[in-house]
Amino acid sequence: MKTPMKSTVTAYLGLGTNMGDRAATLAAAIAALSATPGLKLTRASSLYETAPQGLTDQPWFLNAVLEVETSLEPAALLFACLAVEARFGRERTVRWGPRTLDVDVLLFGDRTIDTAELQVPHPRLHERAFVLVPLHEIAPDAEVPGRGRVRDLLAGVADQPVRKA
Ligand code: PH2
Ligand code: MG
Ligand code: MG
Repeated sequence: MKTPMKSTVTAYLGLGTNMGDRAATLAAAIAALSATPGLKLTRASSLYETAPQGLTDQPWFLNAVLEVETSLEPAALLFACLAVEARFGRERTVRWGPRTLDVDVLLFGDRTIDTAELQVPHPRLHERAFVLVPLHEIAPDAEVPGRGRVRDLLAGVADQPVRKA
């Protein structure tokens, strides 16, 4: 008997770094994520230079957003993201402070998830230009559950400096 195809979901991942060789870290992280079983990279945004948000007294970030097609459950996708962070030497001592690599699950299909480990949509994505601008580049019509379409959220973050790297 044939094994049925596992259904897949379109998810979006946010990547950020502001320590070390940022472009090399992002390239390696994207390659590692692409090689993850159960996950297929379908689109990648440009890289963006972004002013630090939250804790503003730290170096500028390099950010990007990926679209992936995945058969993984949300918790397994998060685990894969955390494994890639760990592999590229994530050190995090200060909340919102400098980091070698942050990989966040931004959207998982049209699902809303609220567990101790994972909140989707990412709770602050709608107020962050460093997420919305690259996300808009690859998925302007994506719907952020409870917040609206990506293209309609952009206007709210126009004051945050973001430019293509
Ligand atoms: N990540 C944060 C806090 N602030 N600012 C920018 N520009 N880019 C980020 O990736 C970022 C941030 C916490 O994850
Ligand atoms: Mg994170
Ligand atoms: Mg983050």
